[in-house]
Amino acid sequence: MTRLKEDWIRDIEMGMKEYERELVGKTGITLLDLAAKSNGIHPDRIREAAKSYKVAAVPVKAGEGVIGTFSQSVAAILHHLGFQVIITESTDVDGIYEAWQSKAHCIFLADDQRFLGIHPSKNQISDNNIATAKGYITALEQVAGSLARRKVLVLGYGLVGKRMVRLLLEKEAQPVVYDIDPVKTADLAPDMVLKDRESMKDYPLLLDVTNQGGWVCEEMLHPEFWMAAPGVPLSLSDELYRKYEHRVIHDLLQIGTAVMMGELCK
Ligand code: 2YC
Repeated sequence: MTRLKEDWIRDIEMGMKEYERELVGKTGITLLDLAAKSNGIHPDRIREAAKSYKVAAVPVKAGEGVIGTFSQSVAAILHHLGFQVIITESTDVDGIYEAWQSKAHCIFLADDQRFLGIHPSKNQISDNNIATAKGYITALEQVAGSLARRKVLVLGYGLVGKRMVRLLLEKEAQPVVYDIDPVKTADLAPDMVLKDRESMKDYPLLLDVTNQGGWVCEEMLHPEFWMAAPGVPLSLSDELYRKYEHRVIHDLLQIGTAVMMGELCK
């Protein structure tokens, strides 16, 4: 997944209420409901856990370093679900130790390669790539109905795209994959590969996990399309996103982080 930038995520904390209103407006369910549905559990499981779990967000300096407001944004999303969340003063391994000293049940932390939620006493770990794939497919089902026996176009065949294809096949959907690099899709059966992106317009159900930004034009969109797009930056231009925002589910951290927490509540 694309490395986030501070100026992309700095408004997440202040914008959680507006974010939720928009999500409910599009999908009919809250972020907590989506986190539960994505994990096949009742929302009350998350509400109950929120009463007792203490969560620590641990900033990580390793590699390219801390992203301004990343830990604060993760904490705000988990707090929005009802959890008590601290952000450790210390970072990296010392931050994990501080989380343990604070008797945190769950730890959320990310380096340049991996964003994890860990619940040591339950021997559970949640990977943002998997949680993002589950959460966005669930969101697409919320707006488009069951995906079984329906073609779903997955744009971008990286870690999350691959996980999405697996989940779609488990749901008996018919995933078709487009990637700008044909080598990425070389091992897929020919009928699962979209060769030219212009024929995107034949697919009303889109899962967009690309990271090019602004490459989709209006002619490439089916008149009745729905797009669930964890990809960053968004493949629609700002103008096209403004025009079709009501048909696009997209955020930078919220759905993935919430579904990670739902996984740790299973
Ligand atoms: O602030 C910190 O602790 C940084 N070490 C966080 C680095 C996150 C890098 N990963 C990303 O920006 C995205 C996330 C949405 C998850 C996957 N890639």
